[in-house]
Amino acid sequence: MQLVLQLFSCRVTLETHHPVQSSGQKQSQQSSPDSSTPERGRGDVRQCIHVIREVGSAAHALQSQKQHKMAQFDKVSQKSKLHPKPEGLTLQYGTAGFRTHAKHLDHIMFRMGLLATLRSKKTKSTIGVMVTASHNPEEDNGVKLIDPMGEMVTAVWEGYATQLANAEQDSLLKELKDILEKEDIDVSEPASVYVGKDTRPSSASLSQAVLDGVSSLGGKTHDYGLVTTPQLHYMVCCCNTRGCYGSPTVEGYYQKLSQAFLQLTQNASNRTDDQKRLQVDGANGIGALKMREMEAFLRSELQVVLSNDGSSGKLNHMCGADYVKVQQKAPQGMNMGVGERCCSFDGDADRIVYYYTDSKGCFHLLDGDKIATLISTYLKELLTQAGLNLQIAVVQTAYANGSSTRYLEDVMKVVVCCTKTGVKHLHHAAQEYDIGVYFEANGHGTVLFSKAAQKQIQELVKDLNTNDERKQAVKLLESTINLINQTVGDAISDMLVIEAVLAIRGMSVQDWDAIYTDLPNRQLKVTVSDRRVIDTTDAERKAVTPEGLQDAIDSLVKKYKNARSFVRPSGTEDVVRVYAEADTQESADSLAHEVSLAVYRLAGGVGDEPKPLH
Ligand code: NG1
Ligand code: ZN
Repeated sequence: MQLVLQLFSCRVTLETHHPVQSSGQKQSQQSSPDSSTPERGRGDVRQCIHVIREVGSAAHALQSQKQHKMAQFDKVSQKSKLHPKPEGLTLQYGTAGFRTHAKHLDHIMFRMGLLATLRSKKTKSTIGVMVTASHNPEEDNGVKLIDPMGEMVTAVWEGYATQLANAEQDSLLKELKDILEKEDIDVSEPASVYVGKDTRPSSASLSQAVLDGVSSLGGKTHDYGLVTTPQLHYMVCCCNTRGCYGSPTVEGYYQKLSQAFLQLTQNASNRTDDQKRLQVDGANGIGALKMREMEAFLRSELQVVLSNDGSSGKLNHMCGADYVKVQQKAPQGMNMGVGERCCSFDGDADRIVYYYTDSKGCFHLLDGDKIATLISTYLKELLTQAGLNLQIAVVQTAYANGSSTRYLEDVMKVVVCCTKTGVKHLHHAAQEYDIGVYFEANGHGTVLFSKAAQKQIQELVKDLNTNDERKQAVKLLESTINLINQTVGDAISDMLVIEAVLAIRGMSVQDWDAIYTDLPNRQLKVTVSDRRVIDTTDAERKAVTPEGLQDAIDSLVKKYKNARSFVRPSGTEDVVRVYAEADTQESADSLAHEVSLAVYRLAGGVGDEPKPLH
């Protein structure tokens, strides 16, 4: 299409050649009977030959591009037969990409390799493809695409992902061409795709399918093998910023984070070994492996006691951040001392939660809301000390504990905003502020610093006229920026930020926990025949359909004190999620159960009716 236009414009050049000549030239032409004044005529001929040559080479380019395209499509067609789609199977690019039982995913992986290649050609940047199902059971797997700056792929391309994934075998090329056309992609552009995988048994062959997809469209790949999800996001960002964000290697990642951590903890030099000790539950996944690799870089400033390191147990089974958060209890396989600071990663190490048990054996969870509060309080204090007038906001979802929202708004006086579930929504909202701290209650989150905020901080570090207190604060801010993985939630990076903040402020995990008291809460799941019957609004806090459901929830909530409840269809599991909080655990449990029954009855529940928890 582009070349046709080029040819057309060549023709236009030929036809309009004379009219754009000067009037003097016109005169001399008219006065010459054979109009072939030697100079003038030769010039025209030369021009024409030049244009004809251009047209010729453009036609040649068109021809060879056409051939290239055909050869490419032939290759895709051949290779796709090795990764056939089971007829009739449809899957949706959900909250965090595609996620289901690993046995259904081979064709999806190949096709996501194709799509990542197109995205790379379109953006002229490196794109990432991560093979993981995060906190899901070991038998599942999944895939998500990473955009040039390390962020989640855009909504339009999520749509293409679903379109490509669900195309039957014989219409795959048609769908591919449709995307090429809609996005006006030149298939002969080079492409580069970074690929990573978690430790699931299925991940090796599935990531090979991604690599096959990329190479069948002529893209270059860099296979990072076993990496955490946030490590791959970091690599993509490093590559596309030409190293400004860091060096795109696993070692570069360890170096960047550990240097920042060591700089921060220099400000807390009198820490005892006990204070440096941290129990880490690796969820039997990739995070455990990477934590082991990183240990040496931390030079004993953090002394990690690793459990569920993958040497025996099953991934995410009775352990990991999701288990701890949802069950509100310690993982199996960890030997917890009273009051000891502990944390859990999830299966791909992009989430983290902290916890401890008190002398009465009571379990205390410090989730994403507590993490957001700790970090935003620390940053706000530093901004005040540094005399920087930057706006800080905390972004949460409907799952944030009501106590955390109240504390942040009423006591901390920071802006709090609520978005739909899914990090892409939180990330997007956080970009609106100078400093946007975003965390899902489940422990997925990070901090974003705007370019302007980073510039102000860097300039102040260099400012020789700054007094000592300001200088100290601004240096801490600078190291904190370096310690944070701004591309996505990162269990390792978040853990180091939390450890540094606790050290600098001389706080124990108990002091941190005491900042505010969580309202007791409960999360439940209800299976329905089609979860899409539930439509929500107001950042998922209100159900619009099915009719009568929201009214039922409203009247149930009125029965309890300090209560709140909402329901939404999950984007990663075939269930409807129910959340409830109230003044006591019994009330929260009872409200969650009653709301589950309302969902079951009004939204087409399947199987047995939900049973009360007690
Ligand atoms: P769904 O299944 O859509 O609720 C879950 C988490 C999200 C997010 C995604 C991606 C809860 C309640 N939901 O989504 O916050 O982390 O998985 O992993 O924790
Ligand atoms: Zn995860």
